[in-house]
Amino acid sequence: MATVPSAPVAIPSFTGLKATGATAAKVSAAVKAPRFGGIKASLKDVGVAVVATAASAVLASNAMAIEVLLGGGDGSLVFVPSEFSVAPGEKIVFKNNAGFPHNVVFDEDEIPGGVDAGKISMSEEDYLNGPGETYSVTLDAKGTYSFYCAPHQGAGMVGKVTVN
Ligand SMILES: [Cu+2]
Repeated sequence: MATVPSAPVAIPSFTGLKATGATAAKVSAAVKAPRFGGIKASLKDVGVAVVATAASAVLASNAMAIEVLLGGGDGSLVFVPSEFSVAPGEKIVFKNNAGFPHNVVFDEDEIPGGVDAGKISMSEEDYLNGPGETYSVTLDAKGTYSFYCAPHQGAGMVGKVTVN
């Protein structure tokens, strides 16, 4: 019972997972119930127990998010990795590593049709200036997306992510 308040907060991160997609959907459904209030305590307990199990499993396999470094360890102006795949809705965390300022801009001509590049990109004028600063995005539409760092695009700081 004591852990009930923290359970709903964790839910959005655990949806849309590749390996545990079915489980995540069930967990999400089970835990929505307590948020609508008036649910019996026994149901809450069940929901929380399921979430706790799913969360630890996901964290252990690190399947819920991918981290992309901005700038190589040797100071090179690259995304690391520069090409990768994610599941729909999987969180992509771009993290300043070296050679900043950087940013992350999706190429409006090289993303799936119907996706608004502006909604998934940083502004070309916004930068991650400090070490460890992050920009996170989730992509829902399947397909290939090209992105670049505006200040360093000319230097080859470009990348590609496939959502499948
Ligand atoms: Cu850059």
